[in-house]
Amino acid sequence: MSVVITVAPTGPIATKADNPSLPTTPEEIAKAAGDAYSLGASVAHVHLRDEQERPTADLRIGRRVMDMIADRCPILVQLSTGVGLSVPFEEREQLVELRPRMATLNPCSMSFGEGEFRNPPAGVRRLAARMRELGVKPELEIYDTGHLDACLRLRDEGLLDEPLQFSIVLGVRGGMAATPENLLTMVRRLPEGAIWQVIAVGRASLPLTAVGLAIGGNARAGMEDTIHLAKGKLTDGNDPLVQRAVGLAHDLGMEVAGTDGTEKLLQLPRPIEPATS
Ligand code: KMH
Ligand code: ZN
Repeated sequence: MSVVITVAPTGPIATKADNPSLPTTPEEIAKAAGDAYSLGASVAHVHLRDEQERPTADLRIGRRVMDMIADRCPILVQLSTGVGLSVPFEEREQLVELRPRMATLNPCSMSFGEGEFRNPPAGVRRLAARMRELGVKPELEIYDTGHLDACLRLRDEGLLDEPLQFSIVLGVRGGMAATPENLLTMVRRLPEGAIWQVIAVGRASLPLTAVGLAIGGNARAGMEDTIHLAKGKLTDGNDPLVQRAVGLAHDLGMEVAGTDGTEKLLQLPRPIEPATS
C-alpha cells in the first residue's frame, strides 16, 4: 500500500522570529520543497510570503516560487488559496490562474484563532468553478463537520468532481479540537472513495498524523503545522518533520508514493494548457 506525503514548509502565521529555520523567501521555499522531495514527499503545499515575510497572493511571487520548485524537482505543487487571514479572498482566488496541479479550497468562513478567515459562499463557488475549468484539483480544507456538508453541496451542484480530496484540519481555534474522536467522526462521514489526510496543528500534529496513517489517510508534515519537533524543541527546518512522517509510514509497512504514483492515487485531472494565439 502506498501513501502520499505532502510537505507544507511554510504557513500563514509563523515567522522567522518564531523559528529562524522557517523558509519564507522564494529560494528558501523552493529549497525546502526540493529537499522534502528527495526525502519522499510528492506534494508541496505552498504559501507565499512577501519581502517583509507577510502572506501574499502576489502572482509574480507565485510564478517565481513555482518555477524555482520546478527547476529543482518534479514535486506536485498545491498552492494555498487560503494564503493568510489579512489577504482578501478576491486576491487569493487569483492564484489558481498560475495553474498549479492542486490548490486548496476552504469552503466556509470561520473564526481562526483571534482572526477571521473569510471564504464567502459566492466566492467559494466561483473559485471551485474556475479550478474545474483549469484542471486544478481542489484540496478541500474542512475544519468542522458543517464544512464537509458544504463540500458535498458543491459536489451536488456539479462544482466538484469525485474523488473528493480532503484535508481534515484539527486544532485551529474556531474549528474542531484535535482529538482522535473528531478525526474518526469526520472520516466516517466522508463520501465513498474520498481521499484524505490529517492536518493537525501544534503538538497534536504527530499523534494525529500517526492515527490518520494507521486508519487509511495520507500524511502531511512541515512547519506550517508545527515549528517544534518535540515539546520545547524547535525543529531545525522541514527535513526532520518530513523524515519523521516518511518513517511513520515505513514503520506501518507502507510505501511512500512518488509523483507518478501520487498522480494516480489522487486521480489528478490533466492540467488545461493556456490557449496560444
Ligand atoms: N494552516 C491551515 C490550517 C490553506 O492553506 O488553504 C490553514 C490554511 C489554509 O493555511
Ligand atoms: Zn496552508
